[in-house]
Amino acid sequence: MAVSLSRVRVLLTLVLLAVNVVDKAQSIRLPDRISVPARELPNSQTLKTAVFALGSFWRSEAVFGCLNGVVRTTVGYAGGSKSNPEYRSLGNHAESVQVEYDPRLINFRQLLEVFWSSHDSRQVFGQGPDVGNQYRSIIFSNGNEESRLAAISKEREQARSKSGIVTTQIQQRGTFYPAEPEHQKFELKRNPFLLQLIGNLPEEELEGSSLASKLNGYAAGLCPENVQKQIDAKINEIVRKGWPILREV
Ligand code: MHO
Repeated sequence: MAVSLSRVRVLLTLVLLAVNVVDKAQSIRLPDRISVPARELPNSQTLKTAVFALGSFWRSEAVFGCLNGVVRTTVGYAGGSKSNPEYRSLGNHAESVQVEYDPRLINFRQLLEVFWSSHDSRQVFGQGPDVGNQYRSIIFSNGNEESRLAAISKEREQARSKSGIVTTQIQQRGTFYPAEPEHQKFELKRNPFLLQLIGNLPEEELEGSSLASKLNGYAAGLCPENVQKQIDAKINEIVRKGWPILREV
């Protein structure tokens, strides 16, 4: 049983990797061996990290998790001064998402575009239905170049429409405090079927999993449209074919 479950997990991981790899291809072909070209497996030294605040971090994580080149997402608290914040006592921090990405596949400028198009930066003291300082809009920059890119993008956003002032702050990045486990991959956890499809990963694996980040975006319906459709198709195929059943041993 244990063997067959882990096989299913490996297979599903490959299936979703294949979805990624064949982004623009007509048909989905399963890789015929259990290894991925080295370039698909960035080591942590080649990865970069960005942090954004744009409202409820459940949604923020889902917005970034599905992008091609994003390897891992984590929700947490940033932008305030309180040490070791918690959800019920986060002090002056903002709900944030940390995005680990492969700079060969996506860059900070593109992440900024997603940031601006995924929330209302003109809303004061809240985001959507959520009211409060913890939902404010912030771009955390890591160095002068990122501050410069952030400032240019903010000016562009302001110029796009004169109605309302863009409230987004640009701050030098400080400590990012990861949030409690129950807030990680929240949208995916709302969907027991998807959780089961990836093999009911234990919490630590779920938090580090690229597949889980992607499916978290999918569960929220926030993947780019083509990715959303590809995952839909893959899941429908799995559902149609059914699960393999062990008949005898
Ligand atoms: N509107 C959300 C806010 C959650 S959040 C992570 C809710 O359902 O409570 O701050």
